[in-house]
Amino acid sequence: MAYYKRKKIWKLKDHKVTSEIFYNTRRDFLKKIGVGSIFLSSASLISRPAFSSLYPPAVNKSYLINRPLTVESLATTYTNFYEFGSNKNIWRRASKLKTEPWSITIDGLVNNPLVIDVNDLIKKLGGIEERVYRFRCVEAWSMTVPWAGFSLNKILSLVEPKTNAKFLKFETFYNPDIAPGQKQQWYPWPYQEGVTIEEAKNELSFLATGIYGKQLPNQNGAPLRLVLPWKYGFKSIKSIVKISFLSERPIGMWEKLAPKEYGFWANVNPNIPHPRWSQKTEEQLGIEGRIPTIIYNGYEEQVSYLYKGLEKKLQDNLFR
Ligand SMILES: Nc1nc2c(c(=O)[nH]1)N[C@H]1C(S)=C(S)[C@@H](COP(=O)(O)O)O[C@H]1N2
Ligand SMILES: [Mo]
Repeated sequence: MAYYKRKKIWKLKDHKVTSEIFYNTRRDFLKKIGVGSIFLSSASLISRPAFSSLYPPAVNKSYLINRPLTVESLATTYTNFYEFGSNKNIWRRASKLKTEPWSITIDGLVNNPLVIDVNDLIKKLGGIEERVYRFRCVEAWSMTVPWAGFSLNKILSLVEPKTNAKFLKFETFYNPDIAPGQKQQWYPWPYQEGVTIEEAKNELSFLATGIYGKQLPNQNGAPLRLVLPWKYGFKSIKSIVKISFLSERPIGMWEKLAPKEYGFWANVNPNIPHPRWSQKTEEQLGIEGRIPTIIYNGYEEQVSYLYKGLEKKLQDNLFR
């Protein structure tokens, strides 16, 4: 993963930081007076038609956190999406991705395998909610954004994993005609990621369909992407076409490329440096100065039970 230069762009004057409290108050106000999410920010004037009635979804108040919300125009333009290259034009290039219709295959060790359109899936699972999560990239920048979507656990209830299913593998689309990065043969495309089934059941594991009260823009992983807020950002795979339940541990794309740098667990941990840089602090998009990085990105209470007894292995960032 090349170091991704995002620095100082937010010093441009149209990128001002708003607080989460302000965001929510303003949103409630807009709702009361009957104005839709389209007026939430200057960058939100183009909204996609299908399923827009789901947006903005109700806020899940359990996940409100005490950190300033990232400016929407930053979170939606300074994106990592190697399928579309590794520069700041990704967000423009990603508009070529056709996200409707979008079929998702759920297969492997489950009682009810499924091939389903993403919109039907959302309907079947009973809709979406909004959660504000911290999000920490392995390259030591972070953001705090309101995701819309549903908990990954709902998928498990739907397909019913068999007892020998121990892992989930996620896969992004593969289409080099529209995603020029996929013409670079040295990457083992398609992008893949995985979690244990226990991690998938954790309340925080989230499949996002939207951000800032609207459908995901392509560059943030439309129409469906994973969000694992206690893990480094590369685990949160975008534009998912397939979820497979497996007995063997899957190997992610970055892990294939550099196993010592991007291991399977990838839990946010300020005490385990990346081989090439420290993880002790982070720079929040749009905010000057660095803040300390928190163990499990501040979600220790929710996730530490998953890793009891694995501390030494995690220290070495090895699976076994
Ligand atoms: N398919 C795919 N998913 C991906 C990536 C990618 O390049 N391709 N980049 C990852 C990385 S490194 C990060 S930090 C996050 C960035 O998410 P964002 O662009 O919505 O902030 O997406 C992750 N998911
Ligand atoms: Mo990242």
